[in-house]
Amino acid sequence: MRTPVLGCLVVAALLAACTGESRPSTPGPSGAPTGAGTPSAGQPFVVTPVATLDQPWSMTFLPDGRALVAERPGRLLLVDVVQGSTTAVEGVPEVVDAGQGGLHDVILAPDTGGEPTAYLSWVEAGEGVTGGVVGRARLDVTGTPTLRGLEVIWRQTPKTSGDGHFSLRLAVDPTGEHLFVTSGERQKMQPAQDLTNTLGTIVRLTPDGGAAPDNPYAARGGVSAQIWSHGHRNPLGIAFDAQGRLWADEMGPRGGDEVNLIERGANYGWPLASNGSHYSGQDIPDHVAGDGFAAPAVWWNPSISPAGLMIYDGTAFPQWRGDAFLGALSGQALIRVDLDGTSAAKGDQWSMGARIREVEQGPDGAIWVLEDGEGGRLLRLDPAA
Ligand SMILES: [Ca+2]
Ligand SMILES: [Ca+2]
Repeated sequence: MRTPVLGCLVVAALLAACTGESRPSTPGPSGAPTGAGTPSAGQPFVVTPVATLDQPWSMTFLPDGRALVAERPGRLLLVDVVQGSTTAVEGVPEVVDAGQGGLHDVILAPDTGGEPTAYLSWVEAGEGVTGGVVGRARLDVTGTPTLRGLEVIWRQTPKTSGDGHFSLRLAVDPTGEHLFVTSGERQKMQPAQDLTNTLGTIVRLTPDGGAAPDNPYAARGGVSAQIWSHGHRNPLGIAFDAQGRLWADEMGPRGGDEVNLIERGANYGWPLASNGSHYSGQDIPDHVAGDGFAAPAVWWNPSISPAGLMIYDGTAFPQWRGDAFLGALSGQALIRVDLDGTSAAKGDQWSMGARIREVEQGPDGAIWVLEDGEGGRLLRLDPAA
């Protein structure tokens, strides 16, 4: 059921398949795909498939109710979520479409009433190496949807080999003054403890992509000045709660998936502390009080492989206001985490019969999810009657 351990030990080429998002799926109790308009046993929502996509990775809503969906191979789509129709957005950058890399997140800058500003993240090539970047562009949706004036404002440092653990989730804080980017450790592990690079970190940037001046390591200069937190492995979800606290989920190794409350200057321990173990079976010390590392608020063993993260503040599901929702890849589930101030606890885990890449709240409070992979569907979740 889990990744074969020996293969990971002896075949370097399999590393990507053994250490990250491509963990084998573990079907939930029901196993079967969820049909249109009918809740599975125990599901408090009805599921309506709206569109079928190609390896969708992220989505966000426009003020007019349409949505942007990024497909990992490098397409950005404007989606009419009522009709289910999609239109390709022009002006999308060339991306490295390999392994876990491609076009990653898309979000909008806070609405100022004018033409929307979009932030995108993707993987670009160097000479024999790759790295994540963030770009900013104006989004013109008056005619053919088009990104205009796209400029790269941030680069993951350094570029390196391999095609895993880019992360590259984006979030703007409630003040609108800071852009947070999750930057995975590229399956290199130790860089997550090295403050002279941005692998294995969450960075906090100005809207122009520079280091925020009051960051914890600002005095060190260079890319160290960008770092907000470190000791991360592959954080694939990030979201602010209504009180402005930042939460992120990340994939552990063999077990040890985490939801973390992200705090200024904290070290989340990878690869020195994890409630999971290496794929070889070699132990990693668990998080314990006093070890100097921030312990996860919630963790899973065995793995569920957390991806997109959303914190709910709608009215359609009033019982869940303030709670976190994450998509589980190998867990093939939508997971609810009870948030209460700075503490968190496991809530529900609903089998969806597919790897879930992304979770988003719609303008009317419905919950939207994207299935992962080829033929991944956009699903709308409404309260069961
Ligand atoms: Ca999103
Ligand atoms: Ca451990």
